[in-house]
Amino acid sequence: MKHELMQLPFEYNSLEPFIDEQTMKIHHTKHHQAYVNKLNTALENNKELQEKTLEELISGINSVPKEIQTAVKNNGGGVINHNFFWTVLKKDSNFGGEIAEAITKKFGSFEKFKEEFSNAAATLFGSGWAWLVLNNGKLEIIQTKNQDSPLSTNKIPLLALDIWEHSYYLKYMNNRPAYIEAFFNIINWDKVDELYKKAKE
Ligand code: MN3
Repeated sequence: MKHELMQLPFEYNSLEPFIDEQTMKIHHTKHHQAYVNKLNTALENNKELQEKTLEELISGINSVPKEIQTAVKNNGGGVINHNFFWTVLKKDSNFGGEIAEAITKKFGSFEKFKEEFSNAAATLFGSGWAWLVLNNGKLEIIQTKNQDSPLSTNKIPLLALDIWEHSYYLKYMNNRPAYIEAFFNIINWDKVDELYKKAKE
């Protein structure tokens, strides 16, 4: 089974002005697509791994044969992280639901959560991701490097922010903090709430 590029759940211009159309188009059709292609190439000679779902591959990354492990981790991670990222983006979604209660309880307030998440995103050195995850039933903000996925360390992703320069450089250039600030206008809280409820089960 070949892995395929997931369709965006919205139009390329849907997140304007926070994320511009051109960035979205290149991000999806070039960067995301490249991870899909390279993942398929990495799995070319392994029939058994071709049958696995992406989630199985990334959760069980340590059992992937050494000679293709890095390629699967980087490119499979690139595919699954972007698949996830697109689903948690939406304009005009309000902070609410059980996740809002849980975040307020854990971090003190939405503002505190925003501060802590933004800090994780701002201080990541190089390329990677900032995440809100459920780790053993507890909410946690973490960073991962490159295309590493929280699934590889048994954490359940609830929210993600891509901090590779390709996700913001056209519009924000070197101003990563402005991109992080903009992100808070396009979080799909309904989706994050749905993921949270499912993760708790
Ligand atoms: Mn990206």
